[in-house]
Amino acid sequence: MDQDRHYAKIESNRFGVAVDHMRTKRLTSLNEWGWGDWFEQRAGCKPTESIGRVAAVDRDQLLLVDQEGPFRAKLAGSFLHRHHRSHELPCVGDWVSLDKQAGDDFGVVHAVLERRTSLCRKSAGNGIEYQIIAANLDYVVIVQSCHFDFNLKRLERYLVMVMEGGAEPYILLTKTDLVDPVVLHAQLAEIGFAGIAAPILTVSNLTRDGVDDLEGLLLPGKTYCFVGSSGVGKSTLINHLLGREMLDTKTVSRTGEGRHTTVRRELIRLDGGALVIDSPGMRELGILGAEAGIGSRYSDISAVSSRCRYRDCSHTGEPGCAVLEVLSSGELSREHFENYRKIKKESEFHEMSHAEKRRKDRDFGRYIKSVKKDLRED
Ligand SMILES: Nc1nc2c(ncn2[C@@H]2O[C@H](COP(=O)(O)OP(=O)(O)OP(=O)(O)O)[C@@H](O)[C@H]2O)c(=O)[nH]1
Ligand SMILES: [Mg+2]
Ligand SMILES: [Zn+2]
Repeated sequence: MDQDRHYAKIESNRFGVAVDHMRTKRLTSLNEWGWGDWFEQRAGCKPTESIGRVAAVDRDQLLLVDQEGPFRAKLAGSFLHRHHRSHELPCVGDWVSLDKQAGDDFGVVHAVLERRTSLCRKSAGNGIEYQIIAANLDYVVIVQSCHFDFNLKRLERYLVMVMEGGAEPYILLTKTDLVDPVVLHAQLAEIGFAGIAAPILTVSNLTRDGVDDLEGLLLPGKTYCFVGSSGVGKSTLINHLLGREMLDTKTVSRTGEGRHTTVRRELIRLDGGALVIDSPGMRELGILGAEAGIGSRYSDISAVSSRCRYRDCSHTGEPGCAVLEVLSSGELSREHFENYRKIKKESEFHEMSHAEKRRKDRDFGRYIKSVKKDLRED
């Protein structure tokens, strides 16, 4: 099919995402979309199947990319039949195997390939489910604005979930033009005092201070997911990196009060070869099953707690508690410990609720099956 008609079809699709950047240059290999040995070794695809990466998701439709450019795809019926839980469905950044004949408008996806890393959270609201924000990320850029938005506790929560998912964190403070340098320095110091080792960058999207530094860090073929509250300047910054106004940004208020300009996650390739994911602002980042992430973020506390007398010490007054000892000697900051305790409690509580819900779902499933069987036998 001729290239222009192919793209014209995509343009009129319902994704509403910026696909024009994908046609600027034809790529030679999937590696330019982030593919590599790790995936190659695990893919196990049939020779007739091709591979694509998810650039955007709209309910049951996917926008995929491969070396030929962007195209649409849907999930095979058999896939939908076998996979019901939200984290089993493809999300932005996933690699999928699919059937696509030359000239087809639509690919049919059969499987989501194993994720090397991911960023997930507890689904928003009362539900206790894992929600994958994006997959196969090399870096997650945690964005906070130093103007009103800066919050160390929230930063800690993001760090835990990033570490849990296996990507490397970057911290990025935006809107430096709106605060006094003294305020910015105090925030940087606060991050430092908390023992956070992740690299920190600062930018102003207005003066473009710091944008070149960030650009210089972005590596071709690596995937960077930008996350943070609404209005902190994620899309504005990605537009700067792209060198054109491609993503919608909030235009009315310079300080960005207001809600959710970006409505869906989207994978974009910069001219320099780095892959960036823009995402809608998040109001909350619920922690669920993040034992490993907590262990890495609070490795100092884990190290001390290995010296507690009891293995399951809750550090609340047991005899021989090493954590309480270093707390009282002042070696360990009480605030740091309190953050750790709260995040751990939340993670464990949600994990328990999640397990309970799964058990109930299973029991209910069995009950329905037995009722159906009874009805058939009558
Ligand atoms: N003064 C100043 N304004 C900025 C800066 N970065 C972004 N803004 C403004 O803040 C507003 C929000 O920016 P967006 O890029 O839409 O924010 P976002 O993080 O993508 O927001 P969501 O898509 O809702 O998650 C816009 O009006 C931007 O012009 C900055 O560094 N300084
Ligand atoms: Mg945005
Ligand atoms: Zn203890």
